[in-house]
Amino acid sequence: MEVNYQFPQGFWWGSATSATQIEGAANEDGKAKNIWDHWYEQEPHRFFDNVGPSKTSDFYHTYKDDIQLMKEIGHNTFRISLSWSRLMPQGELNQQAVTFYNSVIDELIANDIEPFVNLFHFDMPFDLQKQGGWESREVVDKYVDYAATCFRLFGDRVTKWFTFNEPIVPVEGGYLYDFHYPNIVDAKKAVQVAYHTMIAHAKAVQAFRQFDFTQSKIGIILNLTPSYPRSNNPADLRASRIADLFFNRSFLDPAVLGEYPEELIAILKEHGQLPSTFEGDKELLKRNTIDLLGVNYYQPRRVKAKEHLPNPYAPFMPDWFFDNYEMPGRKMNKYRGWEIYEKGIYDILINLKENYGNIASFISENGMGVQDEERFIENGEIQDDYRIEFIRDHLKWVHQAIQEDCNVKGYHLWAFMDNWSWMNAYKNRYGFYSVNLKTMKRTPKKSAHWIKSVAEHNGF
Ligand code: BGP
Repeated sequence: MEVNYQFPQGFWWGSATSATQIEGAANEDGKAKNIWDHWYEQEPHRFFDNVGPSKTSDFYHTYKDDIQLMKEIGHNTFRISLSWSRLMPQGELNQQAVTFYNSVIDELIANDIEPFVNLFHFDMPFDLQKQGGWESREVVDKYVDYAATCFRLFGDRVTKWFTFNEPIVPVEGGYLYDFHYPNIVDAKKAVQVAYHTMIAHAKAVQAFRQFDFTQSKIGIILNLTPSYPRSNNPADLRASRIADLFFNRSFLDPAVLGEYPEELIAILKEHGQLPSTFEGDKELLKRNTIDLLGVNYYQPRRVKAKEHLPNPYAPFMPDWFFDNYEMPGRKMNKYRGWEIYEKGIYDILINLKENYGNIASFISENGMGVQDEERFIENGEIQDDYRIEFIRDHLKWVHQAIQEDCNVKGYHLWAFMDNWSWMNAYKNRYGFYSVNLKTMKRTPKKSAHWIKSVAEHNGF
């Protein structure tokens, strides 16, 4: 096969998942409730087709077979998340959960697949949410205990660690736009939650560095949405810059540079939205920057200047500063309603090179959700040519970024297999493998065969 897009030796090929979305076994072997289990009990109608997180894709029972399927398609790396409420229900270590995660990690390594382990993927233990969740500084300290416990238990074998996946999403969902529990709409709380998440992150990094893990890396996974202004007029440019401050730089800057952007602080100050802080926080952030950044990229953000001034009596919201802009002619994933803009992935990597010291990174999620994918079945397999095209076109831009010396080390698809996705449940399918929800049977899609060849040739 002729390879036109050759990737550097040792490039990471793999995929990502998260505990709540794939494990199932929500009430088994001592796992306590997390906010998703609780919210679903309260309001099942808010979940697509009324499907909740109790079973999901059953990885808890099928991981051995699933790992064989990963091996089959050439994965050399794979991301899981650990479930805090499984590992430390009521704060005490659950030995059955330790056994489970040990077996998953060992099984991956035995199959030459390096485990990437994320500590928090939207799944706050419900008990701790009752104590204030990320609004509470005590919960921050509990998270740090949990993180240190994980490093102690698994750090001898796991060498890629992540403190959080997309920490902005619980902020937006839980405290601004009502799509995650606790469904509060309050920007001041949102800012506090965002801030505490980054303090928790920095403290976890600090705890990690107290171990003797010289070969290991710790980082964070951020969903970066490059912000593109409608035009070059100053009002559009300003709107786009502020959206970037709120949605990207509020996490990217403290994680990589160890400090918040001054302009963001000035805006929050002007509107009385600064979070409460502790003495020493600044130094904590400064000292505990990351080694490795996971970049989740799905779609860009198109922004224009606000057309109507916000009501001065309405509570503060980030949306005071910009409107979203539906650019005519943009390419859409018509099945999910998200824009497809492949070059965005390159723009992110160039930005990391130019403004963030070319921090080591990898694409930790990218993918294409499709509703009712069964309609594309032929000869027993989903013919997802659209997904192959999607991945290939993004990879071309990753390749281009590598030619320009961006420090990007791998590509993980969201997701390994179809899985439960929060309020959307099983609406949008993302996997290399489809999952039959009645039988839980996994079947490779056409993209699974394609990625196998990509991994084998280290390119395409
Ligand atoms: C990312 C999350 C994943 C997953 C994915 C797809 O933001 O990290 O957990 O949910 O989005 O989302 P959806 O199913 O809503 O299309």
